[in-house]
Amino acid sequence: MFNLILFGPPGSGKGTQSEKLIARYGLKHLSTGDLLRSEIAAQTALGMEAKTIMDRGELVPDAVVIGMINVALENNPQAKGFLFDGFPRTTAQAIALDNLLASKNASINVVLALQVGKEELVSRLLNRGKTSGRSDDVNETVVRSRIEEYEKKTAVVADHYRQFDKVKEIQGEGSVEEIFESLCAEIVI
Ligand code: B4P
Repeated sequence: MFNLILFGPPGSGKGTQSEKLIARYGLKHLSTGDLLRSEIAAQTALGMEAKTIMDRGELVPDAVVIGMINVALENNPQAKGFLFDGFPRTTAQAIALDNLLASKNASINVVLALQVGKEELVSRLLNRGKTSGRSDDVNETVVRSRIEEYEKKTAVVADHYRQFDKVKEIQGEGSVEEIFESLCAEIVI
Protein backbone atom coordinates (compact mmCIF):
# COMPACT_ATOMS: atom_id res chain seq x y z
CA MET A 1 0.00 0.00 0.00
CA PHE A 2 1.16 3.55 -0.73
CA ASN A 3 -0.34 6.13 1.64
CA LEU A 4 0.04 9.84 1.17
CA ILE A 5 -1.07 12.80 3.30
CA LEU A 6 -1.70 16.03 1.42
CA PHE A 7 -1.14 18.60 4.12
CA GLY A 8 -1.64 22.36 4.33
CA PRO A 9 -3.82 25.18 5.62
CA PRO A 10 -7.40 25.75 4.45
CA GLY A 11 -7.30 27.00 0.87
CA SER A 12 -3.80 25.72 0.16
CA GLY A 13 -5.02 23.59 -2.76
CA LYS A 14 -5.49 20.19 -1.09
CA GLY A 15 -8.86 19.50 -2.70
CA THR A 16 -7.72 20.85 -6.07
CA GLN A 17 -4.50 18.81 -6.18
CA SER A 18 -6.12 15.66 -4.73
CA GLU A 19 -8.35 15.33 -7.80
CA LYS A 20 -5.30 15.34 -10.07
CA LEU A 21 -3.20 13.04 -7.87
CA ILE A 22 -5.85 10.33 -7.58
CA ALA A 23 -6.32 10.41 -11.37
CA ARG A 24 -2.57 9.90 -11.92
CA TYR A 25 -1.80 7.35 -9.18
CA GLY A 26 -5.10 5.49 -8.66
CA LEU A 27 -5.16 6.09 -4.91
CA LYS A 28 -8.43 6.14 -2.97
CA HIS A 29 -9.25 9.76 -2.01
CA LEU A 30 -10.32 10.24 1.62
CA SER A 31 -11.28 13.85 2.41
CA THR A 32 -12.76 14.35 5.86
CA GLY A 33 -14.18 17.70 4.68
CA ASP A 34 -16.06 15.90 1.85
CA LEU A 35 -17.20 13.12 4.20
CA LEU A 36 -18.55 15.72 6.66
CA ARG A 37 -20.29 17.67 3.88
CA SER A 38 -21.97 14.41 2.72
CA GLU A 39 -23.30 13.93 6.25
CA ILE A 40 -24.60 17.53 6.22
CA ALA A 41 -26.26 17.02 2.81
CA ALA A 42 -27.92 13.83 4.09
CA GLN A 43 -29.06 15.76 7.20
CA THR A 44 -27.83 13.08 9.59
CA ALA A 45 -27.46 13.82 13.32
CA LEU A 46 -23.67 13.77 12.91
CA GLY A 47 -23.95 16.16 9.95
CA MET A 48 -26.13 18.62 11.86
CA GLU A 49 -23.71 18.67 14.79
CA ALA A 50 -20.72 19.06 12.45
CA LYS A 51 -22.32 21.93 10.49
CA THR A 52 -22.61 24.14 13.57
CA ILE A 53 -18.92 23.58 14.34
CA MET A 54 -17.74 24.00 10.73
CA ASP A 55 -19.73 27.23 10.32
CA ARG A 56 -17.77 28.68 13.24
CA GLY A 57 -14.50 27.72 11.51
CA GLU A 58 -13.59 25.24 14.26
CA LEU A 59 -12.46 21.62 14.09
CA VAL A 60 -14.98 18.79 14.48
CA PRO A 61 -14.16 16.50 17.49
CA ASP A 62 -11.35 13.99 16.91
CA ALA A 63 -13.53 10.96 17.76
CA VAL A 64 -16.00 11.86 14.99
CA VAL A 65 -13.44 12.16 12.18
CA ILE A 66 -11.34 9.21 13.37
CA GLY A 67 -14.53 7.09 13.34
CA MET A 68 -15.29 8.19 9.77
CA ILE A 69 -11.77 7.33 8.58
CA ASN A 70 -11.92 3.94 10.30
CA VAL A 71 -15.15 3.11 8.44
CA ALA A 72 -13.70 4.35 5.13
CA LEU A 73 -10.58 2.17 5.54
CA GLU A 74 -12.72 -0.88 6.38
CA ASN A 75 -14.92 -0.22 3.35
CA ASN A 76 -11.96 -0.17 0.93
CA PRO A 77 -9.98 -3.36 1.60
CA GLN A 78 -8.84 -3.59 -2.05
CA ALA A 79 -7.38 -0.08 -2.26
CA LYS A 80 -3.77 0.04 -3.44
CA GLY A 81 -3.29 3.08 -1.23
CA PHE A 82 -4.99 6.17 0.18
CA LEU A 83 -4.64 9.89 -0.29
CA PHE A 84 -5.62 11.58 2.99
CA ASP A 85 -6.87 15.13 2.34
CA GLY A 86 -7.64 17.35 5.34
CA PHE A 87 -6.84 14.51 7.76
CA PRO A 88 -5.09 14.27 10.19
CA ARG A 89 -5.67 17.79 11.54
CA THR A 90 -4.53 17.21 15.15
CA THR A 91 -1.74 15.15 16.71
CA ALA A 92 -4.37 12.84 18.24
CA GLN A 93 -5.76 12.20 14.74
CA ALA A 94 -2.24 11.51 13.42
CA ILE A 95 -1.55 8.94 16.16
CA ALA A 96 -4.94 7.30 15.58
CA LEU A 97 -4.22 7.10 11.83
CA ASP A 98 -0.76 5.60 12.39
CA ASN A 99 -2.36 2.94 14.64
CA LEU A 100 -5.16 2.17 12.17
CA LEU A 101 -2.63 1.73 9.34
CA ALA A 102 -0.28 -0.33 11.53
CA SER A 103 -3.15 -2.75 12.21
CA LYS A 104 -3.19 -3.33 8.42
CA ASN A 105 0.62 -3.65 8.26
CA ALA A 106 0.80 -0.30 6.50
CA SER A 107 2.03 3.22 7.26
CA ILE A 108 2.19 6.74 5.86
CA ASN A 109 4.81 6.86 3.09
CA VAL A 110 5.01 10.62 2.59
CA VAL A 111 3.46 13.90 3.80
CA LEU A 112 3.38 16.60 1.11
CA ALA A 113 2.97 19.98 2.84
CA LEU A 114 1.71 22.86 0.67
CA GLN A 115 3.15 26.28 1.61
CA VAL A 116 0.88 29.28 0.90
CA GLY A 117 0.88 32.79 2.45
CA LYS A 118 -1.99 33.77 4.74
CA GLU A 119 -3.47 36.60 2.64
CA GLU A 120 -3.44 34.36 -0.47
CA LEU A 121 -5.39 31.73 1.53
CA VAL A 122 -8.01 34.29 2.62
CA SER A 123 -8.41 35.57 -0.91
CA ARG A 124 -8.77 32.04 -2.42
CA LEU A 125 -11.37 30.95 0.13
CA LEU A 126 -13.49 34.12 -0.14
CA ASN A 127 -13.26 33.81 -3.90
CA ARG A 128 -14.46 30.20 -3.76
CA GLY A 129 -17.27 31.34 -1.44
CA LYS A 130 -18.77 33.40 -4.26
CA THR A 131 -19.72 30.22 -6.14
CA SER A 132 -19.24 27.12 -3.92
CA GLY A 133 -22.31 27.46 -1.73
CA ARG A 134 -20.04 26.57 1.22
CA SER A 135 -21.23 28.51 4.26
CA ASP A 136 -17.72 28.40 5.82
CA ASP A 137 -16.23 30.26 2.81
CA VAL A 138 -18.36 33.43 2.75
CA ASN A 139 -17.46 35.28 5.94
CA GLU A 140 -13.95 36.68 6.34
CA THR A 141 -14.00 36.30 10.14
CA VAL A 142 -14.82 32.57 9.80
CA VAL A 143 -12.17 32.13 7.10
CA ARG A 144 -9.55 33.73 9.36
CA SER A 145 -10.71 31.54 12.31
CA ARG A 146 -10.12 28.44 10.17
CA ILE A 147 -6.57 29.58 9.45
CA GLU A 148 -6.02 30.29 13.19
CA GLU A 149 -7.32 26.80 14.06
CA TYR A 150 -4.79 25.43 11.57
CA GLU A 151 -1.93 27.42 13.15
CA LYS A 152 -2.93 26.40 16.71
CA LYS A 153 -3.85 22.73 16.25
CA THR A 154 -2.89 21.43 12.81
CA ALA A 155 0.56 22.85 11.96
CA VAL A 156 2.07 20.61 14.70
CA VAL A 157 0.91 17.51 12.81
CA ALA A 158 3.80 18.13 10.39
CA ASP A 159 6.21 17.95 13.37
CA HIS A 160 4.77 14.54 14.26
CA TYR A 161 5.76 13.22 10.81
CA ARG A 162 9.03 15.22 10.66
CA GLN A 163 10.40 13.01 13.45
CA PHE A 164 10.08 10.09 10.99
CA ASP A 165 11.56 12.22 8.15
CA LYS A 166 8.37 11.90 6.07
CA VAL A 167 7.58 15.57 5.32
CA LYS A 168 8.32 17.28 2.00
CA GLU A 169 7.55 21.00 1.73
CA ILE A 170 5.99 22.08 -1.57
CA GLN A 171 5.59 25.65 -2.86
CA GLY A 172 1.77 26.00 -3.09
CA GLU A 173 1.65 29.33 -4.94
CA GLY A 174 1.83 29.32 -8.73
CA SER A 175 -0.23 27.58 -11.39
CA VAL A 176 -2.19 24.43 -10.49
CA GLU A 177 -0.15 22.52 -13.11
CA GLU A 178 3.25 23.68 -11.76
CA ILE A 179 2.28 22.73 -8.21
CA PHE A 180 1.00 19.36 -9.41
CA GLU A 181 4.35 18.59 -11.07
CA SER A 182 6.22 19.57 -7.86
CA LEU A 183 4.00 17.17 -5.88
CA CYS A 184 4.49 14.34 -8.38
CA ALA A 185 8.27 14.78 -8.22
CA GLU A 186 8.12 13.68 -4.56
CA ILE A 187 5.96 10.61 -5.14
CA VAL A 188 7.86 7.40 -5.72
CA ILE A 189 5.50 4.45 -5.94
P1 B4P B 1 -11.90 20.97 4.22
O1 B4P B 1 -12.99 20.45 3.40
O2 B4P B 1 -10.71 20.07 4.43
O3 B4P B 1 -11.54 22.29 3.45
P2 B4P B 1 -10.34 23.28 3.37
O4 B4P B 1 -9.12 22.78 4.05
O5 B4P B 1 -10.90 24.56 3.86
O6 B4P B 1 -10.09 23.49 1.81
P3 B4P B 1 -9.15 22.81 0.75
O7 B4P B 1 -7.73 22.94 1.19
O8 B4P B 1 -9.62 21.45 0.36
O9 B4P B 1 -9.48 23.76 -0.48
P4 B4P B 1 -8.56 24.01 -1.70
O10 B4P B 1 -7.31 24.53 -1.10
O11 B4P B 1 -8.48 22.86 -2.61
O12 B4P B 1 -12.39 21.42 5.68
C1 B4P B 1 -13.59 22.14 5.92
C2 B4P B 1 -13.96 22.08 7.41
O13 B4P B 1 -14.32 20.72 7.78
C3 B4P B 1 -12.87 22.44 8.44
O14 B4P B 1 -12.80 23.85 8.66
C4 B4P B 1 -13.34 21.66 9.70
O15 B4P B 1 -14.36 22.34 10.39
C5 B4P B 1 -13.92 20.38 9.12
N1 B4P B 1 -12.94 19.28 9.09
C6 B4P B 1 -12.50 18.67 7.94
N2 B4P B 1 -11.60 17.70 8.26
C7 B4P B 1 -11.47 17.71 9.62
C8 B4P B 1 -10.67 16.97 10.53
N3 B4P B 1 -9.81 16.02 10.11
N4 B4P B 1 -10.76 17.25 11.86
C9 B4P B 1 -11.61 18.18 12.31
N5 B4P B 1 -12.40 18.94 11.49
C10 B4P B 1 -12.33 18.71 10.14
O16 B4P B 1 -9.23 25.15 -2.51
C11 B4P B 1 -9.38 26.46 -2.07
C12 B4P B 1 -9.59 27.39 -3.27
O17 B4P B 1 -8.30 27.70 -3.81
C13 B4P B 1 -10.40 26.82 -4.42
O18 B4P B 1 -11.32 27.78 -4.84
C14 B4P B 1 -9.38 26.54 -5.50
O19 B4P B 1 -9.90 26.70 -6.80
C15 B4P B 1 -8.32 27.60 -5.21
N6 B4P B 1 -6.98 27.18 -5.63
C16 B4P B 1 -6.43 25.96 -5.51
N7 B4P B 1 -5.18 25.95 -6.01
C17 B4P B 1 -4.93 27.23 -6.45
C18 B4P B 1 -3.80 27.86 -7.07
N8 B4P B 1 -2.66 27.19 -7.34
N9 B4P B 1 -3.87 29.17 -7.35
C19 B4P B 1 -5.01 29.86 -7.11
N10 B4P B 1 -6.14 29.31 -6.54
C20 B4P B 1 -6.08 28.01 -6.22
